Amino acid sequence: MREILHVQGGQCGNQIGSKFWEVICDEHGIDSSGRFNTDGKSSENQLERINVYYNEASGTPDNFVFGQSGAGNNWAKGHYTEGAELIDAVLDVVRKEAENCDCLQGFQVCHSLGGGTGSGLGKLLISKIREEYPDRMMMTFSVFPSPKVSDTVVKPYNSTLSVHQLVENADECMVLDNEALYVICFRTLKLTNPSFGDLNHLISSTMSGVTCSLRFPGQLNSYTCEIPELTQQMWDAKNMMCAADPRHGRYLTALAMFRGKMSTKEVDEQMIDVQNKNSSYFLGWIPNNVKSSVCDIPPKSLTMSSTFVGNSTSVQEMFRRLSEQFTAMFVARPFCIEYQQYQDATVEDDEGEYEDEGLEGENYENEKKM
Ligand SMILES: Nc1nc2c(ncn2[C@@H]2O[C@H](COP(=O)(O)OP(=O)(O)OP(=O)(O)O)[C@@H](O)[C@H]2O)c(=O)[nH]1
Ligand SMILES: [Mg+2]
Repeated sequence: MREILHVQGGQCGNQIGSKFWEVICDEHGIDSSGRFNTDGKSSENQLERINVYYNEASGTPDNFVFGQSGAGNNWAKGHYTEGAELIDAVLDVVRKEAENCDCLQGFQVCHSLGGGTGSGLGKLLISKIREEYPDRMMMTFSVFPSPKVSDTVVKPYNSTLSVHQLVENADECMVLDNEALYVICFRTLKLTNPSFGDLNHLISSTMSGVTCSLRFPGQLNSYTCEIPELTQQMWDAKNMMCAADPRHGRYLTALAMFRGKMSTKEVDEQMIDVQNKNSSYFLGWIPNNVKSSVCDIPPKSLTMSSTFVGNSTSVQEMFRRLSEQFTAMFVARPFCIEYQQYQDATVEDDEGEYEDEGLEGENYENEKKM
């Protein structure tokens, strides 16, 4: 079996991670005690690829690693002090689980970029995993901060200090932007005061959709007429989970994943239609850069759904927003001393241990300034 190893860290990582497991347990018929239990309505498909995400264990697996305190929204604390103290224990758990795999396919990490643990420890974790498992896939579900959702001022610092790590060490990074999620909740779902629960509901449906083809086998064909509607919704700028308008850039690649019983021929036709009508939004020189897939098992309580993943140059709008927030703060250097203090603490304690990644040359200068 081609297993995926799931790791979640920090408040946000744990909240979206738990929600993800709730959703996929429901889809696979796993009840809260961890047993396969579908009241006689089970299907073969639920178990066929069950070992990608689940393993059979007796008793409770001891896979939680706790610290004494959080990282207090401080990247340096999550990366250099509190986080650095925990990282070996976390890696031990990762190693133990990886050894139990038949053929480990890769890792998925859930975290926020705004929190001290999510960003600081997250960065450490992703780089250490990459170092130890360079040939395995690394996918992240990374929640980007927005002032619409939380008003901690140092979030742009934390995010900026971790983004380059994602660029270097993650193969696939799902940008879950709280700014866009908030707007979807507010404008489309008409929720006047969206909670984390509401944002996480959107996130967990997406995570379920993105991982669907890893969890369920192939497809059957049948005809329905809702595919054009789904296709249209999927490409609609207002449904994107990153606050960037795809019409302001071009798609390098895109993937549309449909779920439910439907005709693959019709899916293909609809997708080609979208590309033909919007050819200026796609880069011309990458062949076959738009793909679609169909899995015949819909999410719980729906007959049909689709998930869209796109790699668009318009993502720069989100980075620009973050960078502007960063710069606006950084001119006056507030809070920098608090970051510096934790970095200094590590450098003195165990000299040179973290010299390897990012702390040399240009990056080192940047981090020193903080
Ligand atoms: N979408 C979503 N965002 C969250 C959630 N919880 C926190 N956030 C966001 O995550 C950022 C704060 O990070 P947290 O995950 O709370 O922090 P942490 O990783 O626990 O780090 P420390 O508390 O500093 O140790 C802010 O941008 C919040 O808006 C959640 O459940 N859902
Ligand atoms: Mg926390």
